[in-house]
Amino acid sequence: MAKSEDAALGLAGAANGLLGSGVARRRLLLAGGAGAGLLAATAAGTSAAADASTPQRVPGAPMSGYGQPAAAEDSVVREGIGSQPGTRGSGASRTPLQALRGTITPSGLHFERHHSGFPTIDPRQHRLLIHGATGRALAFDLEQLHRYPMVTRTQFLECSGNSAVLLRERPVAASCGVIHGLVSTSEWTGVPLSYLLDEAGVGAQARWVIAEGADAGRMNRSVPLAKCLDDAMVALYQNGERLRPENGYPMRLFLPGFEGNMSIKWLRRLELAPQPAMTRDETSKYTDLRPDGRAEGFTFAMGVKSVITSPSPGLALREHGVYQVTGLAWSGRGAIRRVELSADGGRSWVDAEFESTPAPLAQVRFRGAWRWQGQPALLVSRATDTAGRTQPTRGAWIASNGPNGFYHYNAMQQWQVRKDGTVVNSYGV
Ligand SMILES: Nc1nc2c(c(=O)[nH]1)N[C@H]1C(S)=C(S)[C@@H](COP(=O)(O)O)O[C@H]1N2
Ligand SMILES: [Mo]
Repeated sequence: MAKSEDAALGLAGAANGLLGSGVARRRLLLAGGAGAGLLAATAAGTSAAADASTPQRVPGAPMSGYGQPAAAEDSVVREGIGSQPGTRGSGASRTPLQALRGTITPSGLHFERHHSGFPTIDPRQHRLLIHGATGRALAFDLEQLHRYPMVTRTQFLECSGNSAVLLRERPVAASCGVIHGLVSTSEWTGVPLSYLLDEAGVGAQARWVIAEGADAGRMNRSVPLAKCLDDAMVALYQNGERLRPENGYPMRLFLPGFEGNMSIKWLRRLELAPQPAMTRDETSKYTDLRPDGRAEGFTFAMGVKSVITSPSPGLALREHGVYQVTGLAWSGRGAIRRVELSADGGRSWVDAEFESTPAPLAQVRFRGAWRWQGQPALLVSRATDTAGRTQPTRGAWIASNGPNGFYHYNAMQQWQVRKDGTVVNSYGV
């Protein structure tokens, strides 16, 4: 494209092709130069009908009881599925972030993290017991829970081990979902835990609530009472339908912004106590080993984070032109205030635009237009939250968390775009 055209379209002065926000957003094909999509418009004389898709000649498939994704989308499945040696259900599966747009994770693609598989629970038999330092012990069945007012919130759940594979010395060759897909977003609906604690009565001694699941491993964690009285929820619905079995059916604790392991699935018991229980799941695991050798427990909030979902490994660029660099940003300490993008490994930055509305403890979709003319590029995103925290570099994260750090990895991700349009995971920024 000629220099003057560049200027007219506002493309001049961009950092390795990244366009400032508000630039050439709609007139994408023109800004990008020749592209296959322009054919129909420029081939004068050919009838438009010849280029359109052919309609089906016979009536199509009938209605169905429960809709499924289009058959051609059957490669969009959870990925990075693995369990610990010798176990069947102690493991994880990940959300294929690179295949999705928007912010909601379809329920069937929500990541899974089980410590002992997921149990089969009869919802008619299941009870939630609230006991300990309460006025009275109470047990709620599902019908009773449905008589309380509910709240609905669209927020993320992230495993604190998400992205830790990036601590390896060499960048793993894997998709965005395999690397970062232990985070998902649902519209969660349920009863605020504060209502149920009100019913039971909170004893003067109570400071912690020990939450326990009905799975074989009885996963349990101590949660500060303050969080339980604030925005904790006993979630019953996920994206409008009952929770999926693997995500806690028929009820789970949901603690917005906190590390995923505290959102106890298949919730069966909440015990109010003056102290944390120091359970297996908050001592042997889910503590952060600091550089000085001490283990820090109860590191609840997930850090500010972002990742470019496209372009990303496995999504090669097929032709030169303008692309939308898009991804997700989130923080366990507030809303996302700003996302910046770089196409040169962090040497220069432009502000990304939000494609959805930022909200507290929720994922936001960002994007920025980028013109790729075959030049090698290093795509990076950097998020800042309303608490004023910005993502660190990988080097800075490792320096402050030490060689034994593992949980809460939230450094910037860099994708390298090669001359042939393929994209690979790379370190640098
Ligand atoms: N009862 C129970 N709750 C649990 C777990 C579990 O194994 N058992 N895994 C925890 C972990 S480590 C995470 S990250 C989240 C994962 O929730 P999801 O499987 O719905 O994505 O659930 C948490 N709650
Ligand atoms: Mo987790």
